[in-house]
Amino acid sequence: MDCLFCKIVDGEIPAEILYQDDQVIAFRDINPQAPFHALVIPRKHIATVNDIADNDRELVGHLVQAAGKIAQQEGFSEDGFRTVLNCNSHGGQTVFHLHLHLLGGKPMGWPPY
Ligand code: DGP
Repeated sequence: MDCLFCKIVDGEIPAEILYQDDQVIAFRDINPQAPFHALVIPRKHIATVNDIADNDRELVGHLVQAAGKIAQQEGFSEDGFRTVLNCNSHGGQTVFHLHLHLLGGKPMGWPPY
């Protein structure tokens, strides 16, 4: 399968890894939209939010919890941060391997457009 983020998981494409465990890895986004911008991804290939199966629920919970741990590790959990899952074209998804954006380090506006 020709998936960019699977290649990062496999170490075939370099990335600045910020966190990893047996289920997920997190690395700095190549095109940061905030002072801190990382992507937290499952090691398992899941293309979009639409493809999350019932037996992925624990994994997705783990993914979100990992984002919280990274925010704490980076020192902005108290100020707050944003997590985003883009899905398909209206969501602005460009890489079809599930990834949770973790953005922090500044106040962010809402709505996001
Ligand atoms: P999305 O639009 O939600 O699919 O976000 C994809 C993100 O992936 C986007 O913010 C840029 C990031 N990205 C794309 N290619 C690479 C890459 O090769 N390395 C890293 N670190 N990030 C990438």
